[in-house]
Amino acid sequence: MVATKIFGRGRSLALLAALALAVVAATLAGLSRTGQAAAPSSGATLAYEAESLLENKPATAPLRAQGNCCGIAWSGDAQLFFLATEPGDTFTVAFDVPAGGSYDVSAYLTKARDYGSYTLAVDGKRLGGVFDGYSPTVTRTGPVPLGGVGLRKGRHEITLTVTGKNPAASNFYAGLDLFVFERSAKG
Ligand SMILES: [Ca+2]
Repeated sequence: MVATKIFGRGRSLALLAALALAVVAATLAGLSRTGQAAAPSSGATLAYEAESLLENKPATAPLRAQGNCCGIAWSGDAQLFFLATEPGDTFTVAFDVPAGGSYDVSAYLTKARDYGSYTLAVDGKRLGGVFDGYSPTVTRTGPVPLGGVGLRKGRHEITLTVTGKNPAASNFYAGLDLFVFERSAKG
């Protein structure tokens, strides 16, 4: 009798534990889907995962997609990682615009202790100021506003150029997660 009761309780506890694990797993899966979903482009807003932009000119340093790491879940599960080693290192990637107009541009960027400082340009026109990628820990910025740009329908280019680094930074790397082009009211 006693043995049966204990066995029964044990089974109940095991069942509860299994249910709890299932709930945790389902919750994590939900969070994971939310955090990793690629940003959709819709209507007047165009979103481009940086890691999926088309490499169309030789980069002066290795350039590759980097999957989630270091406690960060990037949009689309990845960022574009540029392993620059000195000021002047640069790369240019291309993206296609489905409808011409005036757009406000913002970028979701990554900071880390080995990231340098750089500028971004669209079709050769610099947007925003110098971005200091240094942070003692790996962090994902919110949207960094880069200003406005007029774009015709068709292919355009984004160029990153390393300008230097924070004195505390140990290298000149750069990490870019997502670009957002939002059609401005005047466009
Ligand atoms: Ca991304």
